[in-house]
Amino acid sequence: MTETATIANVLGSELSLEELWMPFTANRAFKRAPRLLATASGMYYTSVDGRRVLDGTAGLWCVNAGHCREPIVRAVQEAAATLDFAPGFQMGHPYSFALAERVAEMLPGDLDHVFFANSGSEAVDSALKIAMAYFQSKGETQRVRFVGRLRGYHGVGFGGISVGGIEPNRRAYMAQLLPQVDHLPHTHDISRNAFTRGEPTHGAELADDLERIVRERGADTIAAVIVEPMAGSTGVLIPPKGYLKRLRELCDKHGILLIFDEVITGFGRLGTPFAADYFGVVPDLMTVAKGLTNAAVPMGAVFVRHAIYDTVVNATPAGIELFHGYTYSGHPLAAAAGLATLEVYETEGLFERAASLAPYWENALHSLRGLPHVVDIRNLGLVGGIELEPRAGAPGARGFEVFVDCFNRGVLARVTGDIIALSPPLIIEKAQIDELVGTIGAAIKAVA
Ligand code: PXG
Repeated sequence: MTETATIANVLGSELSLEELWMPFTANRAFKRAPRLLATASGMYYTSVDGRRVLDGTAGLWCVNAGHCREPIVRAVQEAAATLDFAPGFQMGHPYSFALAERVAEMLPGDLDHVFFANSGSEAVDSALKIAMAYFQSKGETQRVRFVGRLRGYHGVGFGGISVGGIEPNRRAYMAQLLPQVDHLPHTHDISRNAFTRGEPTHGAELADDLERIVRERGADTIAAVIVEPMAGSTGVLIPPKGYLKRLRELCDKHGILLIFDEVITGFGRLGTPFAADYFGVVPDLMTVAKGLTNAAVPMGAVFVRHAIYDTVVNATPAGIELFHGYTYSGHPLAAAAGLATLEVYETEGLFERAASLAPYWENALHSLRGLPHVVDIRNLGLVGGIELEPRAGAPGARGFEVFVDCFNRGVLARVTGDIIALSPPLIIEKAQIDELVGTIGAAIKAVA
């Protein structure tokens, strides 16, 4: 039986879409007009009705090496047949140690320890806990506050939505969020920075708002600042020149840990291993997921500076040092996928490839300037954001229609409100960049 035939059987006329409660989806609307993907290979998905769909979003910012890559598939298959699972508490297995060692070699500065989770959300919760554990171990037990940023996305755990700055994600849970959290202003300002290529010129001073929070709360109550170096989910918000350096300096000045959430920017998205490398700013903790395993098996991780690990581990004379962990931390299949993924990135030079394609990508994206309702275009590495003016009285409608129109034309884009976010696999060819951008332009014109 061919693969397509198998899929066809699964999706026979009796397939019910009712029982699955889909995440972050307008369930009723989707089930009336579903969009289903059946197979994937390289730069393309195939939809259940057999149409080829160019992947402009690397899945959800995660399939950086392209789909169903043979070395990764093989590694997962081998691991599944060799060690399906092994406990990670007071026990271990070679896969997770090997991946930690391998990934630690890639990290900037003295980030050199790795805590495994299974998603970005879990990585964020783990990082917040590690930050608290660090100050408890140092005897600075009053340092418990976290500072996030408006329009930040750090997943959906209670920690992540507390430090995150997306109103709809917080509203329903507001009554039970972490109590001691403040937010920096976001850095998105198209009145000053519209159509910037790369890092915007204006806004580094927005980092200084941390001084206000320090004045109000006292530096010695703040454990950590968490930011996405480049905010992805809320519409590709590229940090102003000098902003992250300033944030690093202020954190150092006040003894506050700096956490970079690199769930999207990690593993080559900006043409460097991490955004920390791109911006030349090393955080104290870094959260990753997505590209770590090319999304073939779910995995997240926290990368930790040497001194933080040492402080926590050495503060406990005997027994467990950190009361935190997941059944699937360092799962053998995920770790095997991670090892194979890092090998593909390296042997194919995919991060360098992303960097060398970035100028072509930038020009292609900015060629859409002047199309109806396009109020900003921004880019960095292999990320692009195209901001559309919201339709009066119907925010998000124009963006969503462009997304559906693109899909019908054979391109997978991502929209957040009226912002189109693009982040193709790093294996994209120039002709495919043309196809992607050309289709988006056609959809923008058609939707109007
Ligand atoms: N931090 C960041 C910076 C993220 O982008 C998470 C944490 C949470 O990861 P998990 O694995 O728990 O989902 C993310 C996730 C989008 C989109 O369309 C972005 C994410 C997830 C789904 C959709 O922008 N980012």
